[in-house]
Amino acid sequence: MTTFPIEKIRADFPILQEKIRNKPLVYLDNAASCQKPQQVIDSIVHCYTHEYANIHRGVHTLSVKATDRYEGAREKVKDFINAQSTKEIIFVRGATEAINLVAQTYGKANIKAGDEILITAMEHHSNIVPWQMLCEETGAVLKVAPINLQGELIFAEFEALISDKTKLIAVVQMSNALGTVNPVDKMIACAKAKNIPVLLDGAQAIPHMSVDVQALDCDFYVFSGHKLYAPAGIGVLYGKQALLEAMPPYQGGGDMIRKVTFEETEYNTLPYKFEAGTPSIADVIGLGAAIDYLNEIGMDNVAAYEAELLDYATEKARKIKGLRIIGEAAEKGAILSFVLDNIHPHDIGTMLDSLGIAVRAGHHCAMPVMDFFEVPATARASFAMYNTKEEVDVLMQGIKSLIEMFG
Ligand code: 7TS
Repeated sequence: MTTFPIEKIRADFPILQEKIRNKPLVYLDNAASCQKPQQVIDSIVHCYTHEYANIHRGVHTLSVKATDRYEGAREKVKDFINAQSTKEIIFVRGATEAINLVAQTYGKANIKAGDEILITAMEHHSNIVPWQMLCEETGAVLKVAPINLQGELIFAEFEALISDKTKLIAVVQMSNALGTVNPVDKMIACAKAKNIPVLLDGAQAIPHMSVDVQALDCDFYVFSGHKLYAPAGIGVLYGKQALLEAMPPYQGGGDMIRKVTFEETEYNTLPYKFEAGTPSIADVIGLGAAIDYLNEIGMDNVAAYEAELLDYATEKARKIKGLRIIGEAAEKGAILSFVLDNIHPHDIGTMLDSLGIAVRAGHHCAMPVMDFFEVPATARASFAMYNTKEEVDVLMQGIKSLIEMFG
């Protein structure tokens, strides 16, 4: 941990210098959205100050510059997740839009009445509802692989739910409510044995570990920029080229066409076929800057640092009487969900805020997970690479003072 450049990293994130209620900000709501380094902020300012115009359509200098930056960011994303080609990188608004895109294009073209879509019991609503909508439209059936009390997938049950009827498996790589990291290698191997395509929801995983879509052999991979130190409003759908080629377009409009007459439209090639309309140009460029930033630190270093931070926090939390951790999987990312005896999670959130500590309290858009653990909500501290053990101490002290006050 000593070699991790934590002080330099913290200095790169201007918002970490803010005071909240006269206390130094302790930002532990990174799973909802994380903060941005100066390098990302600068890239956006630079774009709007010097290089902004619409892309792909102008011959003028600014349009060419903006297009180069935008397509340069696509190249960076491709390398970051080790896709084979930039044709496989579709810019969307976020993980939510990416999943809806797959459901409405791949899903409608390939899934019919009686087919099954398999998810897990720990999905975020955005990896449940689009499939429910598709099932409603097509008559397909949604199957849910259960979890155990540690918050781990029950692998044998997952395997047993895969049948000849299964036409798509859509699973979260790392749970936002529990922190569980799923054994996606093994899950994908099971799916591949039966030729079933797999979509991985990488919204939480990608800020915490290195991702190689070719090694994973997933068919689709989705994530949002705003959880990856990049701007909000931008995200990525990765899809294997052959699958994307065969899929009908999602939205119609400018940029996604090659030729339009009133009689018919010829669609553009990949990746543009799925990028109708003017995208969030500066934000894509910001995503490229965030990837440059992360590459400099190294995702394996981020993962190692955060693992130590989570271990430290978990050990401290376990010593607090009246605190119950929700989600104790053996394989976990840097998320600590918890409840306290006799104190509602919303009160925990409000009280911690008065100490300058930002955590999220609620169902975390994973209501079925709350139902399974029989809690209305949890308080969730979610860590990023800029958090420190000292901040964990402040959190634990805050929780103890809360318990004393309410006890
Ligand atoms: N999938 C997972 C696993 C998520 O955690 C989230 C957002 C999404 C998908 C959707 O991402 P979006 O960027 O399209 O909204 N999770 C959370 C959260 O835990 N708190 O706020 C948003």
